[in-house]
Amino acid sequence: LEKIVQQKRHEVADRKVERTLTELKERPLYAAPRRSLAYTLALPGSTGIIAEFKRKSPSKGWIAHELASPRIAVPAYDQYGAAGISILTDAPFFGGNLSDLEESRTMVEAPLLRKDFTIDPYQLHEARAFGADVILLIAAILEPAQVRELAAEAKSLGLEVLLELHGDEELGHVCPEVDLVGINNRNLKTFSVDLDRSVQLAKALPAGKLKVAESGISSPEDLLFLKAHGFDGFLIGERFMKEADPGSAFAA
Ligand code: IGP
Repeated sequence: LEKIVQQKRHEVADRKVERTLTELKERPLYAAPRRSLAYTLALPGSTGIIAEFKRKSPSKGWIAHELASPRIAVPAYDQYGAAGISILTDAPFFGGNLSDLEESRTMVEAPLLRKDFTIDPYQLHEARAFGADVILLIAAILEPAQVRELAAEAKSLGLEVLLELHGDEELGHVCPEVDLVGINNRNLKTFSVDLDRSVQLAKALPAGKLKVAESGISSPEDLLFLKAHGFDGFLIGERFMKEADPGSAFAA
């Protein structure tokens, strides 16, 4: 995680020079209206699924082709009833980019989550300028005060905030500015998946926040188990992306 944060600091510093904040604000998408993931997740009959477009991951290596277009997955995710769609924009670790987000925006009306390691307010403006509706904050790489500041700024930009936790030592990061709380089933150090641990942690979450289970969900049984234990949303990537036709895996 230290490595990722360092990498992001460099990346953000470079990008601020390449594309100034003023330039970001001039992009047409910056002014466009936003959609609410909290709303679509809470709709009666919602699948609760937040389907992810992801080419590779540190735990699995390449899952889809290096040059795979969001077109192979995003329209089908939408068509089969995804409550939201997650687009990895991190390049070094996940093989994504902001063009994937922008392209996805032209394909669907579903709420889009910009999945990246957010450490700087500049990235919130980027998310807006490339069409995201929701941003991710990861408790493991942020101080509680940073979460609060970034979340408040995101809200002021009309973006929703998903805060990701992976252990009870991070419960103190939850603040009023956060719309959705995600629990990562995958241990960030060993990459092992434990749904039972997530269920335990979910019990300790403040009432009134939507709960999203993230990672390692690989069957309808997994989803129903998590749903029965109070989760409202299910973030699923690899299970879909490892198929030649990711949308068909969703339909099944
Ligand atoms: C999806 P999976 O196991 O279905 O592919 O997981 C998603 O939860 C995972 O990509 C993820 C992630 C993250 C990626 C969860 N938190 C933080 C990057 C950064």
